[in-house]
Amino acid sequence: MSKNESFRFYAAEVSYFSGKVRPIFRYKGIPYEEIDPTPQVYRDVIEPRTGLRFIPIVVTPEDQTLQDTSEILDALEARFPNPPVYPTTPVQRVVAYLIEVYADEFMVLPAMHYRWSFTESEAKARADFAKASGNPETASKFADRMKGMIPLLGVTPESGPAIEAHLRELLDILSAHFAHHDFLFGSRMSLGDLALMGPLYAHLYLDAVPGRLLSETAPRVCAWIERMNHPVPRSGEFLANDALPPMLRPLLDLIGRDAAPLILDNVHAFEEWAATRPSDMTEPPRAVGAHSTSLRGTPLQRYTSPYTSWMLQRPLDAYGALPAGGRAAVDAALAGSGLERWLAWKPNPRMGKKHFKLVFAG
Ligand SMILES: N[C@@H](CCC(=O)N[C@@H](CS)C(=O)NCC(=O)O)C(=O)O
Repeated sequence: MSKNESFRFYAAEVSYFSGKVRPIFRYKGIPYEEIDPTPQVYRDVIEPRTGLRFIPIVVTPEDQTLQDTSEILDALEARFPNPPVYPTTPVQRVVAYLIEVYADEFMVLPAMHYRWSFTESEAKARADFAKASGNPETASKFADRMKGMIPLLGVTPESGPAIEAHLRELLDILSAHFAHHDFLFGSRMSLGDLALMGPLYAHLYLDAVPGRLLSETAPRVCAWIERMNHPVPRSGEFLANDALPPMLRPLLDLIGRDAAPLILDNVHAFEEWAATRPSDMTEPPRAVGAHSTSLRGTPLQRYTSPYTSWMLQRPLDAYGALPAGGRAAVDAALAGSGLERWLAWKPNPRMGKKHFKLVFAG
């Protein structure tokens, strides 16, 4: 395979969203090379191609740029459809999309808490950033900015105990699940597994303090992380008959209890803001003020992210595309979990993407 038939993956080991994408290349046997995000790469590749300073990005062999991990995975799944990592049966498919929202939008709380609230984790993360960037000064400024974001996400000394309790419960559920299955829906990785790798691998496994927590209390989760990063290409199956493994129900209950209200508070705050936006505004800013929410009874203030609405449209669209019988099966699987509320949401405004930017889409 010549070099220009490879996909270029601009990414870093300790980057949340890079962790979400890397295993799909390996599982599907897609030729790729991973390129460190040095200051020069930001200046010469990432910024000119996307107008943004986000990693990861993917450049296809035809020189097309893909940005945003959800769109990267969609594009790779469409181009290399067999075997699918997006389940094709209704319940598994919608649950995979719901887990993607949880992993991308809620799991930033434990991921950022365990990286930046502990001196030992912070020191290792700073060293890891410097290695990835090759420029300690730029890396240090980036680390300062990331650390500075944690109060905006709702990560504070007051919310730390609730965030930690959530993570412990998640690890227990996943540990029990991985005693019986290699991946969330059977012996093949899925969109849900990929999304969970962002927080669980790139932050919680690699960072100093949570890394110990995982290896001491959740070895089966560590083994899943290794399986995800070193998959047997194209191996495995999703469970037959659209079955949902038994431990996924407690997982859905956990997401429904802790993440569902927090995410809905964000989208409702955004919608309130959007209702009075200037009529000629085409793109929202990255944050539109702050809103109040709570986690396990602890009040939190978080910045209001318009992007969360775009993410929450994904499971809704997957659900809406199903025939009535498929939607009924999903309704039955989610009944009482609290996640029905995500699928009952009516986006207003709908959000879209144009040239890598979030735009109002109606
Ligand atoms: N929704 C985006 C998020 C990408 C993202 O937040 N990437 C982080 C690294 S894991 C980043 O580059 N952050 C820079 C910043 O927040 O300014 C995706 O899925 O690709």
